[in-house]
Amino acid sequence: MSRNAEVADRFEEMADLLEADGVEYKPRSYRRAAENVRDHPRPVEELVAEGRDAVEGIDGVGEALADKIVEYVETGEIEELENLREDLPVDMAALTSVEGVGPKTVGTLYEALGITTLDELEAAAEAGEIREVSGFGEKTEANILENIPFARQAQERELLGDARPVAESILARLRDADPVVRADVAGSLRRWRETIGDVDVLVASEDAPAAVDAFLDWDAVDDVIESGTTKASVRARGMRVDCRIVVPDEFGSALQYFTGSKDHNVHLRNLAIDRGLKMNEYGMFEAGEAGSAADGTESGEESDADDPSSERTGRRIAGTTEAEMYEALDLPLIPPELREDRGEIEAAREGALPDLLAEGDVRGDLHTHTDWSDGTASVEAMIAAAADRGDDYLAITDHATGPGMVGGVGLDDGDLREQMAAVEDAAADAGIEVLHGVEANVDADGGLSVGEDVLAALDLVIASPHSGLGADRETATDRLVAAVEHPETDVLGHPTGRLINDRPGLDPDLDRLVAAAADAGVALEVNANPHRLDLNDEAIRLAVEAGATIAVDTDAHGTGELDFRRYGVHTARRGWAERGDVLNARPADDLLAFLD
Ligand code: DGT
Ligand code: CA
Ligand code: CA
Ligand code: ZN
Repeated sequence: MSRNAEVADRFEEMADLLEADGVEYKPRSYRRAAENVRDHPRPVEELVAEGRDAVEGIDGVGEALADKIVEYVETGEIEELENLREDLPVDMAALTSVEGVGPKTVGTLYEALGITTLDELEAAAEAGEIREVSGFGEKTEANILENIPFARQAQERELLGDARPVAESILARLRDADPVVRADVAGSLRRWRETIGDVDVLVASEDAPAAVDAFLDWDAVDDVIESGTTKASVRARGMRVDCRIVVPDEFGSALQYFTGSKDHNVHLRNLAIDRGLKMNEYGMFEAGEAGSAADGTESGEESDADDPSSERTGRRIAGTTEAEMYEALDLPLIPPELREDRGEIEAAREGALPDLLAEGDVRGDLHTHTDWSDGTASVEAMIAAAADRGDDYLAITDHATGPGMVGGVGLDDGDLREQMAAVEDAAADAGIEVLHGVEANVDADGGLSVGEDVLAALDLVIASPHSGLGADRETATDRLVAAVEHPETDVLGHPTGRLINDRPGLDPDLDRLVAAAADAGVALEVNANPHRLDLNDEAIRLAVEAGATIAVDTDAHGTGELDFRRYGVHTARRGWAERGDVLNARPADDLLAFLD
């Protein structure tokens, strides 16, 4: 997050806390300042370095707010905010996500009943305590109770793996609809972030109202949140889906704008300003004198919100395609996965963007389970499914017994020897290379839960932590580094053991871990299961920068889960991984050489 965004978030939080405290007017000026700081073309740290006048030059920022910006930039804290938080120690974001509950209500309920969390709010409503608070009644209480489950769900961001299929279903329908020229997903989903706030869909059409109708006609729609002539929002399969319609000529600029991220766009917009250009969702314009003709773009009248015509002034030099928008800034098209303002714009400028791994580069899965352990498909069925996909190879890696395995799921050394023969038989006429491996459990000291002789006889050993996932950083790092340094380990499976939205997992010192993996010639897994995505994007980036190898595997427990691969590939792309960084993007011979 940029410093500007950090300051803006803090100002917004202060506005809520002040409002909860019953303070008037001030919250509004904090919110206004937050917006202006967030969108300001220059970083606040630069303004602070330049002096007070520069800081106070931000719209809506007077002396008092300028003090706070300086304080934050210099100390990383705003004392008044710390005090406000202490006075009102509530989970503001969660509580205000309940429909009908604003900051003021939160303040009142904290004063009266000490409510700080959603759970406490629910308990108080269930106990009939809220109706007793002055200004509240039975009806308000019932409303709150009714809206809590919804708020709870909305609090949690959707998993990429749940949101993608929803988006693909609506895209397929839209692309089939007559008024639709083009349809694409935008937002965090197009950037393949691991979690998604809402699904953004963008449509090009000459007949926006008809395109909106096509969207609303989707059978997955449970609830229409809002609808107008150029956009609509619905709830479908438990998530919010926003659809915007633009004229075909503005599709590129709109796609660029709505793909985000916000930080990426703010950075680009500043580059545009430096060149005397203005960029927005309608195109790239020469900034010149306002009021000059906006040729060929008289299609804005049907917009629902503000009149956008003032945004279309100046000669338009790009916007039909996304590539044009970047080209106008002398940049190559930056892949959506990189658009997080993590150095991709600088890299693009220097012609140093990575040549990212592509979905088709991965040649086989190195981490899969069968009905020998907790998988649902037979060895034969998994091999056939991999061959059907056109893969070159597949590794069967069922669970071994050991720490973290419950209910007799894992195979002991005897079972593994027995499976060796079974896999060899199944591989005989498979048509693809089949490797026999194991997913061994990493014990508390970093040892593996399988006998040395069996490990040595297998083609591939994945070492995965399945227990002790609450360990402190140093313990976790020592343990994972020991597992990586075990002479039989080939791949460190789902290194942190996290489950997104569910379990934080280990938080190892990544610099140490990736250096150890690079030294030992052990691959770090990018587990493609959408609940895991482990390693995550930022850890992958550290790994590839350190020269470590990664393996993009699905951990499939059935044939259908082999399709998780794409989530791993795009997560690896978010980690700037190239084909050469990826073990299972190599031909079989190179893979076997690595495993030796
Ligand atoms: P999400 O939905 O929380 O996972 O994240 P996004 O990135 O999909 O964000 P969303 O849905 O709020 O907006 C979609 C994109 O639209 C966002 O990535 C950038 C663009 N956008 C939306 N509002 C603004 C804004 O106020 N300023 C700028 N620069 N861009 C915006
Ligand atoms: Ca979104
Ligand atoms: Ca959205
Ligand atoms: Zn597994």
